[in-house]
Amino acid sequence: MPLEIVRNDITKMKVDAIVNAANQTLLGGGGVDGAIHRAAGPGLLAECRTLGGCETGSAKITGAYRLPCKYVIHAVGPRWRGGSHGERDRLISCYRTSLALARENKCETVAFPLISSGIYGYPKDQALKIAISTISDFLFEHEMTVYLVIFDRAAYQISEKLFRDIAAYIDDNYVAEHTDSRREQMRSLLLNRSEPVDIPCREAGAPATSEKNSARAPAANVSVGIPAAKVGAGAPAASTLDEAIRMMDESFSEMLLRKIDERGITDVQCYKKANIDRKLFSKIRSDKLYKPSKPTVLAFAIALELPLGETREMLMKAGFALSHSNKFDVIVEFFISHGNYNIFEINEALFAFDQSLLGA
Ligand code: AR6
Repeated sequence: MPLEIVRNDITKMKVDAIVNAANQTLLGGGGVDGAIHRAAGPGLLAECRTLGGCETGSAKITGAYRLPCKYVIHAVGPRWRGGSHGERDRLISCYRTSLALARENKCETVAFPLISSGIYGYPKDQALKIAISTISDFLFEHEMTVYLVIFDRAAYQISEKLFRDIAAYIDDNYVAEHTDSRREQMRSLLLNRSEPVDIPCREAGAPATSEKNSARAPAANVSVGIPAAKVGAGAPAASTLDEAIRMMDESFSEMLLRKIDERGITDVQCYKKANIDRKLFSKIRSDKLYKPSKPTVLAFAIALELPLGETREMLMKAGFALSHSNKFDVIVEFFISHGNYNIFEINEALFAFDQSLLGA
């Protein structure tokens, strides 16, 4: 997946390059800088001494010595001084310069800490948004896997109001269904028969079931904008019995490709917006019977801005359903029913409620 948000100690990441939140001297310090120098050993400091420091907003690259990666990219983030001293531009520039350096050095995988959000005092929610948007802009143009490493939980906060709204939605749906008698559930099922009925084939499992060919941990995604105007209304109804049967027989892969065509977007726009990598998309495209994981299906449903009925239909093609006995599902349903298709925001909320994140 192009952008993954993980909770980890960056010094343990086995990637091509890790990024250090350094200072202008590049001679080490506290926070993640201290941890990286301690883990890398004295060779790193010796090389850093030869670099002649680095300006705020820029970055320089060194070897990684005893670290399990190949390179360390030392980025100097801005110190927070209230927000009106060019902090934002400098922080963006840090990410851009680091990503450009990683690319020049042929790195395929790079891990970033949340630069400036510790000792330098940048508000964590803003630092996070800048990191995500700058990295996702880059990934729209280039192929690379980028990990955003979140060390402490406080870095990942959703707004109070959103948290309360989702909590209320969970209360109304998830809890209600759990406390309802079976008879009540049957009754409401019958009452709602005009809606497509879920067949909960593979419910109850963790939402982030692994892809048939990927053992990755659940991860987070970022939406990369598709012009909203291109995304239309619901699916066309089948006009004949033949058409209806043909649609029933349609596989997940076929439905996905059909939806992409109907939306008038390109494959690239779709998989980028779903934060699914090109290789996985090619597999899905070339294998009519491809069996995706539930988070992958949902990532595509979000990228295509499918309404709930079509999201359920797409899930069903892959043997899944949205269920009110699964908190993860209720949260995703909350966003879809509110017309919010920003995968990044959905993942922030899932993270805040301790759920697995959307994506492959
Ligand atoms: N792995 C991943 N993230 C970490 C780790 C770790 N091992 N340790 C801390 N973080 P900071 P800054 C997170 O203070 O704000 C140094 O003295 C941490 O929770 O390391 O850019 C430099 O020399 C926070 O979210 O960097 C500079 O003088 C993020 O990393 C100054 O600090 C960045 O926190 C730079 O301050």
